[in-house]
Amino acid sequence: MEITSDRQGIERALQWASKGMFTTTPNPRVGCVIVKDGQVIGEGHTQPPGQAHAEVQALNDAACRGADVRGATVYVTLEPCSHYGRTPPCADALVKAGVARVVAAIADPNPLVAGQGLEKLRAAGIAVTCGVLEDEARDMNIGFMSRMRSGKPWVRMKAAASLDGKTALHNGRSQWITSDAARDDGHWWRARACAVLTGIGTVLADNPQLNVRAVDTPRQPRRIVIDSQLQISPQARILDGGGTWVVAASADPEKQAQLRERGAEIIVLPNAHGKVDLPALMHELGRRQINEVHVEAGFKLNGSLIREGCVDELLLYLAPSLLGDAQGLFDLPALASLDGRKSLSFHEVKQIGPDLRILARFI
Ligand code: AOF
Ligand code: ZN
Repeated sequence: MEITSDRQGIERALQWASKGMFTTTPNPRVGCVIVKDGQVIGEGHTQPPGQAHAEVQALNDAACRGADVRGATVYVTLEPCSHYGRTPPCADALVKAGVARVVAAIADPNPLVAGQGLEKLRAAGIAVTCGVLEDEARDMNIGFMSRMRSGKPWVRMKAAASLDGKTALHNGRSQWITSDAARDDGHWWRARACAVLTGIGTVLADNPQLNVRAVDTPRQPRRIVIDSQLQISPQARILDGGGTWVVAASADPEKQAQLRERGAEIIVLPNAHGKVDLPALMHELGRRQINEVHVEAGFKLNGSLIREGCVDELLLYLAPSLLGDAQGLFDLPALASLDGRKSLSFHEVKQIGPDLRILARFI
């Protein structure tokens, strides 16, 4: 395929970036395409942490093909790095390779880079363009962007309901409201997240594993349970495999020891009301390099997270059915006036099998 515009080059680089969707965390997923005389001569994407960045992959690919990258144009979905992290700077590698031009979709908000990568390239006489398909590139790494800018992850709350926004009958029966297609799609969103977060209510009611099964991934997201009084059973399936973080407001040492034996870590973060301090938890997750959080919780915790301003986006699956007088999606207080409503904007609406998938962002 011939690349005849910057837009086309970045589009292809974004396709490469998406190949790292499940694996690069806590690093951003980046794609890189090297073009000479309109022909692609090398391409690649970010490898798991500690391994090669996208640019190095693409340069290596060109070398394998025996292509000469001198004078080529490099399309990359994030500004090339300028620092020694786990790997050496990509900007240096591009300078050394003798490329003529670099087109980056967006700058890297990492304070260790933040424009210095582009500056290094310019200083070496390379022509630099930044700002092509910026929205798409930002969405690809929305969690990394959020963590770098605010210190907090991007929190996406998944829920499924009938068309009238009901999740379960008043007798507690919910079963499957949405289709298998929607459930599989939900697993794709789990797989891209750094962590899947739920509450003790869901753990006690459903004993879920909250791992990824419906899509193929070499990395399972970390699981997090909000459990103020540390009620979780050491036998709970969400502890299987170890690595689960249990977040409590207070924690009996003996119970903590039992859970640690199951490979869990207990994080104690109380607020003034004897519950978990949810906003503080988000900062703590950012500190622990969590970029994207995928929430799958029940009515109560969903409501608390929204009320405390901890949610950035809803991922809502709506089935074409009506449940009537039944449990709603989120435990939110009644409003005296519409001024108190939570406003969102629709980011994307798509049909998944028989259901609707709505991505809506809080504004
Ligand atoms: C790039 N290309 O493909 C990615 C970049 O510890 P390191 O060496 O892996 O560096 C991680 C940082 O590099 C990460 O925080 C982000 O700023 C940048 N990611 N940069 O040039 C890539 N994934
Ligand atoms: Zn790099």
